[in-house]
Amino acid sequence: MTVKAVAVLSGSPGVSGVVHFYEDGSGSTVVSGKLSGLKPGLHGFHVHALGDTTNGCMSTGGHFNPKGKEHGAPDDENRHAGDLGNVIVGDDGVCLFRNIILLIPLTGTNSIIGRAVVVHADPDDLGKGGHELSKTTGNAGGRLACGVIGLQAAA
Ligand SMILES: [Cu+2]
Ligand SMILES: [Zn+2]
Repeated sequence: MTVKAVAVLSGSPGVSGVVHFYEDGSGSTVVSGKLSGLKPGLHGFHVHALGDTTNGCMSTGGHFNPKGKEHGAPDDENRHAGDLGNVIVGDDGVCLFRNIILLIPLTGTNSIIGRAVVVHADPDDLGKGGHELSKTTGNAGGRLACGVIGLQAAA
């Protein structure tokens, strides 16, 4: 059975987006969506641990990391489960993407339902930038927009 979820992102003025998740039963999750109002280039993109937006994106906690790993790239062995890498924004400020990601199930103990997806101001260095923040956040800068991941009708 397919499980679907969606997050509607908001935050900085002019930045918006919708991110879809579905579990295809193979153990990975398809993450797709559209973001708008971002500056062209790479932007760090993560699942953060908390679905708490009482203080905007600041209260969504750190990267979802149930296994206590270091920050990395989505295809690294040693990575936070919530490390989704970067999204690539075109000259029109819009980004359309579709990625297949391990470790972010929509069911079970380490489900990401009720957590938040966050897009950042700067590129995520995927843990390899040599900055003091590389191994925790990828030095991806401010939190531009976020949305809580909620269940959607399976259709
Ligand atoms: Cu983040
Ligand atoms: Zn991380």
